[in-house]
Amino acid sequence: MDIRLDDYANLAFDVRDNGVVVVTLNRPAKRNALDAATIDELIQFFTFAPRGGVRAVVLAGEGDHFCAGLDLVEHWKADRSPDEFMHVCLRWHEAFNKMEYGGVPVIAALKGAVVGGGLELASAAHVRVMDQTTYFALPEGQRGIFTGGGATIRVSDLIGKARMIDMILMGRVYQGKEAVDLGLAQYITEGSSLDMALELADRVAANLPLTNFAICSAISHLNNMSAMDAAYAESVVAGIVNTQPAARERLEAFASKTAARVRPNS
Ligand code: 1HE
Repeated sequence: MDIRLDDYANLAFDVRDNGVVVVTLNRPAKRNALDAATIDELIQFFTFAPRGGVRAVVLAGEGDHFCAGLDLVEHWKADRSPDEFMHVCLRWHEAFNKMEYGGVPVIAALKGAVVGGGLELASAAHVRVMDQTTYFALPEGQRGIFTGGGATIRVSDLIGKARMIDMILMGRVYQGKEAVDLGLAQYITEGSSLDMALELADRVAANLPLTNFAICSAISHLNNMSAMDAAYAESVVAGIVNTQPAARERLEAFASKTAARVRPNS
């Protein structure tokens, strides 16, 4: 896997034997705030990942916090014009859309602050794992700004429009089991979210890549369509995925009773 590590300053990588890549936001002194350079690097990596043999991504943050959102200091210093900031936001969307629609499973390992643009970033992952330190907020309302990295879409999708509006209006913080119950994360652990995310990524990396591609690209596209068009497009995707030669071995194992059966949790 040729990630060309020299090209990156703000992301760090750990490439595992099974094709799982741990991508770590690496500006802990700035609580992994997202400056323009980090967004460029996310675009670069998530452009590479679907064609680079990456089987799953674990997205993590160095230090105590996953991500403090937009680099407010860079933004303040740059004193951007409206069209300059529109283009900043468009770059964020490019990065996050490549994550959500790229077809490579992305599992976010969350800890500490997952706030503002940090929550927008986490929302573009397919699976979110939190630990006991993780907390979610949209402080934009209090900062005198607005979301620009997709919270109106993805955070609304996760928790509903009314809760998203309440979060940004009030600066409300969610954490612990309540955050899972609301849908901000799918998993919570007493231990390290990175360890749990790695376990999940290993499991996902054992799926067939074309199946993962459909799960981590087609579902998002299908959700943007009318029910009628989605049913049609789902059939086309299933036509391709469900007849892939690589699936025959797994189907045969089921037919010959050597494959594991689905059982309830013990
Ligand atoms: C930052 C940022 C940042 C920290 N931009 N530099 N996001 C926010 O409103 C969150 C703002 N950050 C915080 O509330 C806190 O920093 C944290 C809760 C994340 C962490 O607190 P703490 O006590 O561990 O750290 P700290 O002392 O506040 O910050 C440490 C350093 O990180 C400090 O820099 P230093 O050079 O003075 O050491 C901070 O300035 C720096 N830092 N967060 C820049 N966000 C496309 S629109 C998206 C809209 C948004 O994302 S709004 C942003 C929401």
